[in-house]
Amino acid sequence: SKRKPLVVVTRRLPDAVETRMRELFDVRLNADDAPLAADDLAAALREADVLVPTVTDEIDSGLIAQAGPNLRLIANFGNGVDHIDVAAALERGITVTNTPGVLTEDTADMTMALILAVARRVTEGARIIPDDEWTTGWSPTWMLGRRITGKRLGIVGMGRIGQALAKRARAFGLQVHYHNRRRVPAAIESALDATYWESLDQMLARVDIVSVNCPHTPATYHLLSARRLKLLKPEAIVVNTARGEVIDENALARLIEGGEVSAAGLDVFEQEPAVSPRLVKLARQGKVVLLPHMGSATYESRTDMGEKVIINIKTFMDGHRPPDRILPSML
Ligand code: 8YV
Repeated sequence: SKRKPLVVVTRRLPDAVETRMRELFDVRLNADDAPLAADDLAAALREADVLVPTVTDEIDSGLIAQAGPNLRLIANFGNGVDHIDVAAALERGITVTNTPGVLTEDTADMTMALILAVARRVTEGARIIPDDEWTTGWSPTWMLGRRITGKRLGIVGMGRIGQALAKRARAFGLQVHYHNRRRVPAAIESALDATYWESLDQMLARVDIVSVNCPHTPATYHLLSARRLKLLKPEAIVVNTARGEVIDENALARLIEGGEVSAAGLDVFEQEPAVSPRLVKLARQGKVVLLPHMGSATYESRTDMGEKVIINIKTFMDGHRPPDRILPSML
């Protein structure tokens, strides 16, 4: 029988996923569950038939140039592939796959959670009782937030997650607006009751909440620049469950400090796990809610993502096209 492919997995995955992988492949796991050091990542690329990286592995063109002759597939555990130089991989004949579709609902839920947390000051309020600060009792003017019903939500990137967010937003009585490279098909647009803005600038000036739901690509880097963030209403809320790089994080912090933008809920950052000290300070003041990249962090999503990785590897090894190939047109 054929030799099992050597699959190097850079992080621990849910038990069920690791078990299934061991049945199918010759698996080498990083037992530490800490990000691999650059040297170890380079060694993995040299030896593996298949590499399964995560968002914490920076696989640049230099690393890809050192890949061994056996490396034919990078099966990413996750949707975003901006941490991989996919063009360099494709040039070397290395296929790259991701895990779309299975984390859509959970990520949209977390986006709603951030919108509600920021607008209604949930995390700020949740600290008061354990910190023994609820001393004077209830007051009509204490802990006031903002109503979200009837407000305008602007979704930047109307893909799977953007559409799942739009559904939830409608149920909360939000008016849905969106900007996307392409207008979505009319049937989807009308089912979501969503208003398309070809001009991101014009949309930003009109919405009360803006949510980033697009991938990070060269075209979306700092899409929400200082100039664009200044177009927002001063009471606007910014949320991001996509990639930190899509927002100029320092500009956002400065504008919140100066009262030009009201608040933010962020699950992703430009230099993870480092977070701008200004944002951390704003979080201590209750003006922003910061989460450590938890959008897809459910048992269900992470298990399904692992299943997708397995299907992509298996299909590829059986000599077929894996379902979730990254094509140059997606970059
Ligand atoms: C993961 C994500 O936590 O899928 C993505 O793009 O950011 C998250 O689902 C992470 O990427 C896993 O590698």
